[in-house]
Amino acid sequence: MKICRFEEKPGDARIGLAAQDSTLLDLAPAGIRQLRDLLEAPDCLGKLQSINQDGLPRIPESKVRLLAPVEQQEVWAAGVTYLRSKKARMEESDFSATAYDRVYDAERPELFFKSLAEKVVPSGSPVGIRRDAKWSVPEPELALVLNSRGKVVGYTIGNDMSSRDIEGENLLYLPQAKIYQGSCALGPWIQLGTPEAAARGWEIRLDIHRRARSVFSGETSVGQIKRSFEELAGFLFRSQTFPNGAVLLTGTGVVPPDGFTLQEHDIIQIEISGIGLLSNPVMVV
Ligand code: DO4
Ligand code: MG
Repeated sequence: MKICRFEEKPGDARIGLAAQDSTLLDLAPAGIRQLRDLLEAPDCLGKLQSINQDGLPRIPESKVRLLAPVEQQEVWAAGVTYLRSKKARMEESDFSATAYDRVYDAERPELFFKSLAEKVVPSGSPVGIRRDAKWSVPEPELALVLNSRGKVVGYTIGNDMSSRDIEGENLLYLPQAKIYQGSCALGPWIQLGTPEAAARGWEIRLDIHRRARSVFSGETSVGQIKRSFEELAGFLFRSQTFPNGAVLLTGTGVVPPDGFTLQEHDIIQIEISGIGLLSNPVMVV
């Protein structure tokens, strides 16, 4: 089952359940007004399945704006979880190359803060490339939706926009390479209740278009992630509480070739087979 945040008019965010024929069922009459009403439930999927759908308003998707699927959740990201990411990072950097090599094999994963909820870019709105960066790329990533107990309750699509020249110059510049205006896009759907084993069969595809022509496409499989979801979530919740839950990006396995950098007005499309499509134009910030 797939849910989303949507609004019919500005400032009236509600939760929708994906239904047939590109329509949404408005969950507000069933008492679900926020994501947390579902995500924090002891049995999230059971709660959704027990709702009588007949009485719920049905709204065509074309009549709503889909919002980013976050309310007060912090967004975090894991890094160097795919072999492809480790290799690309070792090539882009000089003295910090061994750090990537080591973290790939270490017990403790790389985890970094990515975004406040209110800064997350929804599908359809522009993501940013830094004006002081020369080498900017999207990172298409499966994102775990975690409740306050650290349980994976769903999955969404994430774009961990990155400035590779800034990251490669010095590891200590990672926050500047990763956290800036428009650097995190999520959504629009949260897929609920899929077991990890099934999610590991999903494909992640990245397509980049420039003036209506494809300039890059690549894909990977969620199954290539080196660490389990439980392991990543477990480290995030060590010595740390998230009263509103959190979203955790799981790292990238698709890296455009070294000569490629994003340009303003490019369109980035990220598709994950079990979830849907996240699409954003690019803007210089
Ligand atoms: O250490 C740099 C960031 C790694 C990352 O974002 C990824 O592998 O996806
Ligand atoms: Mg990443």
